[in-house]
Amino acid sequence: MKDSKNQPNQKLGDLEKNTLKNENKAMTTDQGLKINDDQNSLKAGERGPSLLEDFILREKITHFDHERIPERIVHARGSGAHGVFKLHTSLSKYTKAKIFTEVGKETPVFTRFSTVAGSKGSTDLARDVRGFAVKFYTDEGNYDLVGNNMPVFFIQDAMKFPDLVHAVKPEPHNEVPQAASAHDTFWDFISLMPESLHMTMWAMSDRAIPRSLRMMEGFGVHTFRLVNEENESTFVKFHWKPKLGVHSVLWDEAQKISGKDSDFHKKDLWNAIEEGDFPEWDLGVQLIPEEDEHKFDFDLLDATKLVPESEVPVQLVGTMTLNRNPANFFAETEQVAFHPGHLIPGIDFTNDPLLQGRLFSYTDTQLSRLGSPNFHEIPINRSINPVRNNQRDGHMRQQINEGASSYHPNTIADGCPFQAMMKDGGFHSHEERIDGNKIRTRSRSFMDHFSQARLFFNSQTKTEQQHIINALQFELSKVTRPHIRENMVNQLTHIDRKMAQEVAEVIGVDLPEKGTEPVNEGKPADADQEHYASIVKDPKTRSDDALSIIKNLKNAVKTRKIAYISMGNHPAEEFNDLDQKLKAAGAKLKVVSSKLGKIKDDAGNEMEISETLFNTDAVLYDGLILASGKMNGTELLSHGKVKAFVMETFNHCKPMLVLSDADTFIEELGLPCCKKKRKTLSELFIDNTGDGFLSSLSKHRHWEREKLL
Ligand code: HDE
Repeated sequence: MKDSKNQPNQKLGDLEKNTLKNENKAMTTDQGLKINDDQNSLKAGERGPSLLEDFILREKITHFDHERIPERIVHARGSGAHGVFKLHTSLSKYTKAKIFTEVGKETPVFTRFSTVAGSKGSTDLARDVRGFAVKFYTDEGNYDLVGNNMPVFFIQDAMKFPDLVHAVKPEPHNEVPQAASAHDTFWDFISLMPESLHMTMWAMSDRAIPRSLRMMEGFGVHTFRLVNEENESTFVKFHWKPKLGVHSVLWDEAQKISGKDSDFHKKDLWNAIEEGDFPEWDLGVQLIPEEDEHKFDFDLLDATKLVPESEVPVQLVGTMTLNRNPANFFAETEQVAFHPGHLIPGIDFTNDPLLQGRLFSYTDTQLSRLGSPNFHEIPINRSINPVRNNQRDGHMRQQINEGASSYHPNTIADGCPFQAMMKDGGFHSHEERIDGNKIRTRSRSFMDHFSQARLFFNSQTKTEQQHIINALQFELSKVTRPHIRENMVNQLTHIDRKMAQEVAEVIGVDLPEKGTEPVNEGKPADADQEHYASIVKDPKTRSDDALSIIKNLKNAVKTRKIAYISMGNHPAEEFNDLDQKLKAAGAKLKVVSSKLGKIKDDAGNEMEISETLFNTDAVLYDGLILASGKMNGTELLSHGKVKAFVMETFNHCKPMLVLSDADTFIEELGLPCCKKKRKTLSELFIDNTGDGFLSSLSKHRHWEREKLL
């Protein structure tokens, strides 16, 4: 186990100073008074009423009554970790931001991943977008890159955000469903907002059900600007690429994990860091010269569009490593306050109307969530660069500002704190020329809502396309109002008619002869239809391999958890050989048996059982090995739970290794796909050697098996 302490980010000493260890220390009240009895309230006589005088009881209960703060209106459920960002390639030609120019520099970071729709206590495996927010504690102040695990967004203008969120959240009359988009209000909204279709395709893809937070890409979503020493600007899109590759689970699996372990992602991140398997991401940039702003067939300011990697490659510039778990969830993961407006010199905004709206929302939300304009003083939010300004007082102020002056300009404090020159790091907004009418409208260049939705769908493998179709079938089948299902199918015809047909067939809707003009209730009441008609410029066949998970498969073995089911007496050599092979490849073998404690192999060596058949489940593992030996033949399958384990592993296309009685195994299993025609292990993509198993594991899943089901 690597030491997760003493990492470079210990530089965040402020946080450490605020942590408290209780070893060998007596309990006290909030005023520091030592407590003698924490079991009993003060009473008038042994059986008498409690006394109002009991200041210790009152203090304890009062604090308890106020322990909750409002959860985030979106992204309420989160998991966070500390780490470090290290630059390996300078971007000094494009930016003066020191984190992107000083090669080898290590910048402490705190990263919070989240689901969007669910409440704080909801499941990790909801079909949802994941937040991917990184706070860089730079020497020039805090810089927050507050992105998602998908590169586009549902809407183009901040004006529609409350509507989107109201639509996806539990329905207001009965507060269901929790953390799920499969309901009427969400699809009603989406079916009336063609601009949301591209992101909807992403949300229906496997990206919305990640195997691990460590296996997700991250995106800044908006187009930002980099600004160099000469104040020249270059457009930039930010990408995080996970070293472990991008991997997802199946929808059936996701639903079952939600029941078996709703903290699956949270624990996975925590355990990986505790075990020294520090998750890493490469930071990449797509750079677009200012003069190329209008070269694309979409608008760079439109957050429902991505810049295809086939057109502008992603250049990797540095690596983020998450290497330390928070000491306290509330203090750090809950109280961390991100804001796309936390900027440093060398990075700037564009006029993306979604981004512009966000710049208002995040401070506003912290005021209601954290309760005071002093939220920047909470240890996790503190800048390394000392904060010096004339902002004073307010609820819970920690800083004690000395002296008589709290204004600028002043003579009393020799004009301090003074304004920094640009050359000394003073922030200066990029001087973009703006010339226009004050107008409430949407640019015509934002009006093609289907080309990139189709680009995304076209770029997927057949397996991934099928998963999208399955997801649409599932979600829309939960919609109770037929006209919403009809509207949605109509929208889908504009992306891919065959896909729309497959969805329509199972949700009780007829495919329209010809997709009718897309409805766009999002338009202003008096806008002319022509202006708002869809402008589809894209050839129907365009695709980009970077958008597929399967086409970019890598590193599916490292840190994977494999169940080795044995009732004992398995061959020592078999286990040791497998254990070594898997360890060498970075995977982890966990012994699963019928009860906790130890089992012995056939050489009498004892081994600890990690989990039992009754406290765990196949959906919590990446693969399954059935041991051989006298106690483990096909009679293993007589254990109902082992059979369930095997069936789930099989149905979820996961690697499986059967070490004994392979011949009779298939028959005993009674797989529905084998009823008509007896199939061999290899036809079922089941392995019978350790090497075969490792090779299967490296594929993540045997998607071919899906066709047998
Ligand atoms: Fe957010 N978003 N957002 N958002 N967002 C919040 O801020 C908002 C948007 C994102 O781990 C809130 O502190 C508006 C896009 C992440 O703490 C709130 C709009 C993207 C997180 C807010 C958007 C994001 C948030 C709620 C449309 C991807 C979690 C709590 C104009 C680029 C950060 C909070 C964390 C959180 C507003 C759209 C990402 C209410 C108004 C696009 C990762 O301020």
